[in-house]
Amino acid sequence: MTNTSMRVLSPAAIVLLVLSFSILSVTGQITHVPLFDGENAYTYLVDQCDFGPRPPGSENLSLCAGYIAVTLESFGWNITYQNFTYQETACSNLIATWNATENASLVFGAHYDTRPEATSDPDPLNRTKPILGANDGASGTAVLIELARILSESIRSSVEFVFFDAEDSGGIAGWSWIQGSTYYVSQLDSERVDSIDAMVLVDMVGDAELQLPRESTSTRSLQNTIWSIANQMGYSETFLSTNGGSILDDHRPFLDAGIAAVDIIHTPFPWYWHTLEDTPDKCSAESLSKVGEVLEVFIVENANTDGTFPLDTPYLIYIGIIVAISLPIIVAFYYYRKRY
Ligand code: 1BN
Ligand code: ZN
Repeated sequence: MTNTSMRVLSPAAIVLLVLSFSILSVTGQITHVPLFDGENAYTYLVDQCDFGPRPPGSENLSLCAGYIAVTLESFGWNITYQNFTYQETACSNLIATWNATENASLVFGAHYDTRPEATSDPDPLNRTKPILGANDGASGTAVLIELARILSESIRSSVEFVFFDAEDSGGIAGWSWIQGSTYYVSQLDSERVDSIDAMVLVDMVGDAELQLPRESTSTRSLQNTIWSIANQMGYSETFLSTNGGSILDDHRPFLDAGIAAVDIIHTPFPWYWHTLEDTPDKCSAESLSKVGEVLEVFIVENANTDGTFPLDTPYLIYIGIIVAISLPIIVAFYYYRKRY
């Protein structure tokens, strides 16, 4: 390169460099290459289903809990059984931590129990039989198991995995929904509540035609962060920008405790939801992979940071602000009209 071309090109090159750096920072390019393996996750899904239906208090669920515990322990995680009794039934949440003395700032949850009765089955004779829960139960659990395998050890202490029991028996024999997560949150002291930056729930994330609109009670700032990662990874046809409505799910007790929380859930529910047809053939490794990769990047970008996710402002506060601003104006206008 001659001196002249150096003089001509240098300012242009500088402008180009500055431009590309600013574009990079605006688009927030993802540099992490995901390690999450959807085929592995699918194997974990089938393994759970091989125990058969897994309703609370059943032998099958207890064997499945053992399988989850042994698998995560083989990846080096510490497992605690959090036992509780509900409706005279022995239930257990499984909690996986990396460092028992450190508070993890990111909590990931999935329910591992399955519905005791196929209450939505088209055949009335099937409606008292238990479901296999390949999508509704095993899929979220499978994603968490694979995340536990692939996370690098340098970020594991920022993460806690919780496998909830007794989520899916609502409306049967006097049971309510989300009992495992309700119990888990009831056991948190205020210091632990304050130390959790985000709770991410995965539920029904295995369908081969996966669609994930934005669940409407989830914390918007946290949801925006996850959906933005999904968009950047090219998954905007799965992580939809549409409103998925409000779902009563295991993220709810966290929201009620003032913890930012998001529910990643397939809605409208697939046709086989709460029927005997919720079997592994409806699920795919590709769908599990999309969700797992997005969460892997989310963890890499948010572990070891002090970042928090602002809670949503209740609508009543917005209404209060509008009233507080507009009322004096209306009153002033009224008196002005009366006087002149
Ligand atoms: C999610 C999966 N849920 C049940 N199976 C939560 C739920 C509760 C969905 C009530 C609809 C109604
Ligand atoms: Zn269910």
